[in-house]
Amino acid sequence: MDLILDLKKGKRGAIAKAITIIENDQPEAKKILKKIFKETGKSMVIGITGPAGAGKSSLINKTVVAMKKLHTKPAVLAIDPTSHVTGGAILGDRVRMSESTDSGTFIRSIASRGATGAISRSLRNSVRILEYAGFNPIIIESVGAGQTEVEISNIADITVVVFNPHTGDSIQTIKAGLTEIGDIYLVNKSDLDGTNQLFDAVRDFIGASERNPIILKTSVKKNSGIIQFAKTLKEMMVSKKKLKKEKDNQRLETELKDIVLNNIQEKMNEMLNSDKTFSKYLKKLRAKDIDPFEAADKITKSLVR
Ligand SMILES: Nc1nc2c(ncn2[C@@H]2O[C@H](COP(=O)(O)OP(=O)(O)OP(=O)(O)O)[C@@H](O)[C@H]2O)c(=O)[nH]1
Ligand SMILES: [Mg+2]
Repeated sequence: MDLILDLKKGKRGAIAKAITIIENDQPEAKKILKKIFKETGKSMVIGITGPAGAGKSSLINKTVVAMKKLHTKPAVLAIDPTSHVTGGAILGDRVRMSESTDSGTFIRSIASRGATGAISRSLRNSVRILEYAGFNPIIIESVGAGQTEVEISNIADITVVVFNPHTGDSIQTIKAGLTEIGDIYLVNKSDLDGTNQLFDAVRDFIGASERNPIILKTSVKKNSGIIQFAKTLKEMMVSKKKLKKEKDNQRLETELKDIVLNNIQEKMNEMLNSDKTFSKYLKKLRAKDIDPFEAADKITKSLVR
């Protein structure tokens, strides 16, 4: 496949095309995965999460430039929760990330609609495409609202949580689950009032924990703290390698189970549609001769022994 050759060369068009194939779950996606799989699993995945408007995209924009100067080759995937509503956020990210695009980093917004399982599947495989194309690290931006931030820390080897002093509910957000996941906490927009209070609050609330996460102040506007952030990430890319291996082993087990269960569900669905026992008990159920639980038990027993 020419596509695979072009991927290996890191050609943008090929990467974009491959990710589209992965996202749309075409049979072609399986063929691509088969060809590239052996050479995946080497890049560090950095998840950047935090409340909407915390400055994640702006930060990533600057940080990838700094990371390139540190001789890494970052790529960015932005999970876009609003893309199916307006499409505006994608454009926003493109504009805000224009600087890093110019410097040769691959950037792509990926849709977040659909079942969470499907999102992590396409996300995981998009990461593999980028690894095969030679990128390292792979940075994933996701808004920390609801379940996404937990998911991101499942995929990421390094998790960064971004706060800023203008979200009045910051401490609430800190408490709402984000305390457990960060390797690095950023108080961004440090050019604004309230930075020190927020920094202290984050430190008091999180810094004393056993994990001992790193807390930094950054300002995209003033261009401060970015280089230190990039350096910290680069160091973690080395220090977290062993842990990544362990996590990857666990993730592969989960992934395999997911796929097997999915396959079984699909097969079973087909089988049930033409299963005699199923139609027999369905009839009884409709006639109220049996309750749904008992009917299901009888069908299940006839299928799985
Ligand atoms: N004053 C100040 N404004 C900033 C800073 N960083 C980002 N902003 C502004 O904050 C707004 C939101 O920035 P984004 O980078 O889009 O934030 P985001 O977290 O990616 O937002 P979503 O993707 O919508 O969740 C933009 O208007 C930025 O210009 C900063 O360090 N200081
Ligand atoms: Mg953004």
